[in-house]
Amino acid sequence: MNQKLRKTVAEQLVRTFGPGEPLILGRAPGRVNLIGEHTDYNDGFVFPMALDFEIVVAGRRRADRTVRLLAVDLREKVEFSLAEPIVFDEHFGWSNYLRGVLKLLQQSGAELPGMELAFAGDVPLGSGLSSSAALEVATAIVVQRMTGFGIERPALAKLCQRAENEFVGMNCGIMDQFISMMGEQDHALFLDCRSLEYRQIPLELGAYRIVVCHSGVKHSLVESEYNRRRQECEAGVRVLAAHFPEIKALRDARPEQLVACQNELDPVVYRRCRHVISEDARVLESIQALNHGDLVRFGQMMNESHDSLRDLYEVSCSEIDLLVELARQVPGVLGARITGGGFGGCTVNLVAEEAVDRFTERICRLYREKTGIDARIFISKAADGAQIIE
Ligand code: GAF
Repeated sequence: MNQKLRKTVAEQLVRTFGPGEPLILGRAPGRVNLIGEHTDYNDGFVFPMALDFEIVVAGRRRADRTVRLLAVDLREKVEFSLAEPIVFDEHFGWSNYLRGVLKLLQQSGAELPGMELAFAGDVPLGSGLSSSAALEVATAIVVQRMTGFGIERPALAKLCQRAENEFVGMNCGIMDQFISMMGEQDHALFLDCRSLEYRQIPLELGAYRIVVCHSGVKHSLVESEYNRRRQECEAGVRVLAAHFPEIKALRDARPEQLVACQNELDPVVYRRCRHVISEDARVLESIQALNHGDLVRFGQMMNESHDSLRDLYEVSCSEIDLLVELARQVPGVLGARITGGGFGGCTVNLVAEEAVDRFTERICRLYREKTGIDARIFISKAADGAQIIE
């Protein structure tokens, strides 16, 4: 819990916009996905947890129809009127996450007053730990409190995803917004991305810790390749569905059905489908392993997930592969994998507590020697999802 951040955002709003109505403060966390990567937009399963990093949004109503937005860390502000339709801002890219949520709330029937919103956060930017989803979710709960607009939390998470898809133009799945909204302390969240049924699973890791390594790189391919992967999965479903009409998404396909269609599938598409189908199975197996206290098996699933993302889905990169390889050489590491959309960002590792110092020292030293980049290491507990700060 970052009290200083909360105080700064509130103070900066008042300092920038002057006195006004009482403030509403909300926070929403970033996330790390433990396993289940690139499965959410295939109607499959994911298993993320909320992090102790957050975006804080402060907001208050205005008497007129003006909206003023302030990015505290960037020292940038924008203003527009609700008398006009809310439009995309080419210049202040950050404002589109807030604009998108406001627009989708309006479309869903919320009566928006004029308002002032300010935000800042400690989710490392460009790390693949979902700062943008956290910003959308924190904005949504603050504006919901301001307007009294009645909508259940899972539906509000979905609205934030639509803001990102339809307004910002990033075709992401539901995972990031959902975990940021619904996370629970000391639990990871098992989510069925088709039905949005979910279960909070206690993260009973005994003498092990979740350790996140930030590679310090984000390759520019992320968005174009992400959208291409989605199209490749859809192409796979079209071929599979022609033979097995019950297949509506890769979530429905079994490995033997994929093999039966192999000759008709483009080899790249075949590999993408193999990843997704096997990854869904790994999520289910990981949860069983966790329920049985079998962390060794859980770690094996993490390792297999990474290898599949590297070789079949091809969303890793040399820096991330190096972090994974170095991690797996440290005694006491049960699993290491890329987390998030790919092409940089972070790895997630399951590490014995007594090995964490050795792990940190070795990874930082060797990664720096080989790449010239400083890795950043976070030991992470599962945090609560979005909250209004009373
Ligand atoms: C990004 C997306 F935003 C998520 O929806 C998910 O697809 C993830 O990449 C890959 O698992 O974080």
